[in-house]
Amino acid sequence: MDLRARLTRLLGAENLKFSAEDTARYLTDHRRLYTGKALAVAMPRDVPQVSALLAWCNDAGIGVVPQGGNTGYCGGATPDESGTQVVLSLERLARIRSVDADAQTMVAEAGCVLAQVQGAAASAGCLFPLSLGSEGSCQIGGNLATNAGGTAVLRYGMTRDLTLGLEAVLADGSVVSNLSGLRKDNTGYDLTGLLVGSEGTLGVITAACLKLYPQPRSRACAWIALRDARAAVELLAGLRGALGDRVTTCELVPHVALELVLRHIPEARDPGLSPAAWYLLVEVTAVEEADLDASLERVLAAAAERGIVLDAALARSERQREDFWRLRESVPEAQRAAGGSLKHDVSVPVARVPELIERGAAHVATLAPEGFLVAYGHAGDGNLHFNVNQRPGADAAAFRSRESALKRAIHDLVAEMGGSFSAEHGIGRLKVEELERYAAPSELAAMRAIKHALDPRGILNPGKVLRAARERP
Ligand code: FAD
Ligand code: 2HG
Ligand code: ZN
Repeated sequence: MDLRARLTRLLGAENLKFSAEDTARYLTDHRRLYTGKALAVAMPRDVPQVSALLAWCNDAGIGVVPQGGNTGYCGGATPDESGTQVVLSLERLARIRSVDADAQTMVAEAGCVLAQVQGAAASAGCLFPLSLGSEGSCQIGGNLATNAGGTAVLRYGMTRDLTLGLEAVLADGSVVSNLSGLRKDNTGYDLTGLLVGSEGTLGVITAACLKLYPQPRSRACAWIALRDARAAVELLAGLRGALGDRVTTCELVPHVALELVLRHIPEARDPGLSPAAWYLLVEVTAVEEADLDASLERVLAAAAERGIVLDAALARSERQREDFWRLRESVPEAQRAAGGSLKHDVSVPVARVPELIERGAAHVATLAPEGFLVAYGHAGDGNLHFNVNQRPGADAAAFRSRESALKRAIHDLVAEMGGSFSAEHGIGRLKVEELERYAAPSELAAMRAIKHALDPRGILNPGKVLRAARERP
């Protein structure tokens, strides 16, 4: 019996897709960097089916590529070109199993779309604070597997910080489950912490117990024109000094990105501030009733007196707030509409963000003259998307040919500055060689030992995060 027939006997034809037409959307990543082939796309309906599939693949030595919403930036959810791997889509495991408003916890299955998780929390009067531009299509399983960041990390942390426990299926089909929601539990190694961020290479996450928070009752949001990039760091310090961890969001947007958004996103509205090279989107929130507009205005007025802030607009309605957020959240789409971009998802200590911009911009000018810098993002976390777009009319092939030299210069720069070449998007397939280059040998050896212990036959997302010894030069 051939492999597809055996898979059909195992899972049932209704839980498998084989045809080119049915599988196409699972075989290319969001950025269209990779297109693979697959033996099948499996869509199990419950945990026993995931377990049976993994046990079978482990016995047969078949690679399994877990896939959530397929919005990842590093090709981690795309199978290779061999046609021998099974894509394991979690989309049918999409139940909110429970919400406990008193304990402030929720148990959600991996295939729940992030917006669904946020909505279930809101229906119970709670907040699940993870928030990304892709929240309408990424899945909580994918967020956990990539340890996603987003726009509220400053206040609430990354996905790992929002996770109390996991249910996951290991390579041999065994199930580990810790969905108790305990806030204190020091029994042995932290398997949850290890599986979060492992990008499908150590286990398949089927459900998670997530932390919920009280919903904010007060909120203030501002779009701020800055003196320069250094002013972002100074203003953030002032905001935190005055408002503490009420400061929830601090996102940096350069003028060049605002222009791209206004040109390519029909719904975008110009906030109408005096032009500046850099803007900040700031949001502050509080659980209690508070006049946060007044608090924010005071900090901004003091910053304006010191010349840090050139101009600012406070959102006076929910609609205006949405308009400000759209300007920030639409930057990736606008960049895409403007043509190819060379992306670097990097982080440095927050205080060194301006230095990163200055020194990185000099590399762009010399190493990618066909491009222009669009560096934006989570400045409050020290994380910039140090992206470079092709100049209109520049030669596309010449621009693309700059990719590897520019990547080396930017990644070397962040390494020298004590930063990371992958702040929030992970390693996937795209950055495997970067990990080999920048991780300490002792760390790599420990990671490989963990991989071998949990997945001795190497069936879980082969070639992602770490390469097998036989594939290394
Ligand atoms: P996928 O792309 O399907 O998979 C990502 C990785 O996780 C793959 O390695 C896959 O094998 C693995 N995986 C998926 N599900 C499971 C599972 N159940 N068990 C084990 N492994 C699994 N990312 C950020 O961090 N911050 C941002 O602000 C942000 N903004 C974005 C904005 C836009 C417009 C877009 C398109 C993407 C953005 N991303 C951001 C990137 C992406 O949305 C995140 O990485 C997200 O967490 C991926 O979730 P997904 O469900 O799409 O995962
Ligand atoms: C964001 O913060 C995402 O908008 C996407 O992480 C970043 O497109 C990018 O480079
Ligand atoms: Zn981001």
